[in-house]
Amino acid sequence: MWVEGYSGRAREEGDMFALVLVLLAAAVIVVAFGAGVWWLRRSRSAVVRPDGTQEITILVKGKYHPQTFRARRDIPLRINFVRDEDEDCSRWVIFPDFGVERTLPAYRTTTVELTPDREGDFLFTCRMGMYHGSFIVVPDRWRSVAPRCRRNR
Ligand SMILES: [Cu+2]
Repeated sequence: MWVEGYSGRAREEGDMFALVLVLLAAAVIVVAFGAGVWWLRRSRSAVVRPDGTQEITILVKGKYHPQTFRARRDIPLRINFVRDEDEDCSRWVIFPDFGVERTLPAYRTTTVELTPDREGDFLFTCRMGMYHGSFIVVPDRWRSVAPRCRRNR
């Protein structure tokens, strides 16, 4: 049997401490998860640059890394393919929806430029279709909120 008084209080405090620890651990997990999601999203989105283009770098080695990325509509897109191999397969990259086909020299970086003028999911592949990637074109949020600000600058 427990004697009320000091030991009871100590036990309550111990419980509180354990509860605080559990809550802290939960908070840490939530924050880490959020940061992970943010990081993944950021690394898989074309980044808008001060010169008004958006850019992403894709490593070509066994496949495309990343295989999927997000881009904004109506902003010229620069895709830097870093081809770190000489597999025959990845010698060409094709964007069928945009009529773009480019050769990627081995162990070089080749920039493909296109402007995604519509929203949706678009594929890009090697010539034989063994390597494939895709990009999701989303509306440019800033431009849709303040269309004039941006255009008349
Ligand atoms: Cu191929």
